[in-house]
Amino acid sequence: MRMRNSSRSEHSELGDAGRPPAILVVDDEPGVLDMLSRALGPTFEVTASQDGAEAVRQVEKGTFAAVVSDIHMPGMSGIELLRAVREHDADLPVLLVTGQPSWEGAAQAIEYGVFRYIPKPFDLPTLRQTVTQATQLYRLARLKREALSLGGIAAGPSDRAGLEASFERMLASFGMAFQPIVSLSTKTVFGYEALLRSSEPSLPHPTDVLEAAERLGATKRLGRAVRAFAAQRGSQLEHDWLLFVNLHPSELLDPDLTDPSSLLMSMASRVVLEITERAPLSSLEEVRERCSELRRLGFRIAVDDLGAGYAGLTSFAILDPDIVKVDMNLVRGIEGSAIKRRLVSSVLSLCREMDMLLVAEGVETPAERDVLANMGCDLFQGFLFARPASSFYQPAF
Ligand code: G
Ligand code: MN
Repeated sequence: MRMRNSSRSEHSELGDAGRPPAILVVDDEPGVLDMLSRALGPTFEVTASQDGAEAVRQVEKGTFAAVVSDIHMPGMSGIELLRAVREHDADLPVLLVTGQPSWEGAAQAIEYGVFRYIPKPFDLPTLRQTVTQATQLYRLARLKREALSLGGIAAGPSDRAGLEASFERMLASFGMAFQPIVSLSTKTVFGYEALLRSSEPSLPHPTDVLEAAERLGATKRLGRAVRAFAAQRGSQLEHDWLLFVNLHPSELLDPDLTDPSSLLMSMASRVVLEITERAPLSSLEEVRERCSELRRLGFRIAVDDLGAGYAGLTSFAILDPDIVKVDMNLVRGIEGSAIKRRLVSSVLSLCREMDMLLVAEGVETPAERDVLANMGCDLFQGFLFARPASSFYQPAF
């Protein structure tokens, strides 16, 4: 059931000068709903709704500057409504009113980005003031987002519910790009690194996605989705090309990685698992054992981003890698840096001694390639050879 106290169709959610901002009031008790609508009516353009699902449909119209809702309602609760609102709008302020306040309820509401958690009874002038403030801040948030997008920066979601919604959209729509790793001596492709590509505007870069997954405790879920995608495409690889897949260190212990029914497992001998040096390894002994198991199953292991993250030799001792990928920090401008040359040259001879292959990442110029090649480096990855692409592009030499 829906009650309106006036036509709202010509109103903007920003509450243009002379027009009251449009708000949505949700309560399952008709008496309370009526009371709230009347109390807020003169100040705001009120749309009243008696249940959460109906309220969500209203919010989707995108005309409101704030939502005031009861928490305890049959069907959809106020918290669920809040989450649904976040899927639609990262900023829209939601004020939750409750007759049964609790710390747990408040904590949950805050986590999902409630604007105010209001225990009953409350006085109406204060509520009116709070809703006014909410609509003003909403206007500000919209302007900020607009300003950021003008500067080419997508404003990330600011609360958990918004982040969850962004993350779900990303999971439903992400793709992967493949960048060749080439052998200069044989002038052939050695393998392809599978790289996550997000089309979700609020999580544009793989690092944003990873950060979001970490904040949401969803790295395992992300890892599974990425591995399934990479395996699906990687199963189309021709010749003896290898598939390089990035793994967050925490994914190493995921049982799914060695599930015999997984596609990636079935092609283990053609897969290189890249473990970044940017994140610390936890439960070292467990990781060490797991790596030997993975290697027994046919996987190869690479240390990724060497020179970009944690110093020391821990990752080598624990992972016992087959391949080392030198970060582009060390590659960039190596022809002009004696320090970088000495460093990479030492890593190269160490790799030879330890029977590991070295990949130079992020090679962009012929000068970088030539200096590295003269040191004895053979495997290269970088824009100079090929950018990541949706298909398995073979560069010409
Ligand atoms: O951390 P990792 O090495 O997995 O990151 C690879 C990232 O580096 C990818 O996002 C890829 O697009 C990017 N990349 C690959 N080659 C180059 C390059 O030559 N220059 C730069 N700047 N980035 C590169
Ligand atoms: Mn990588």
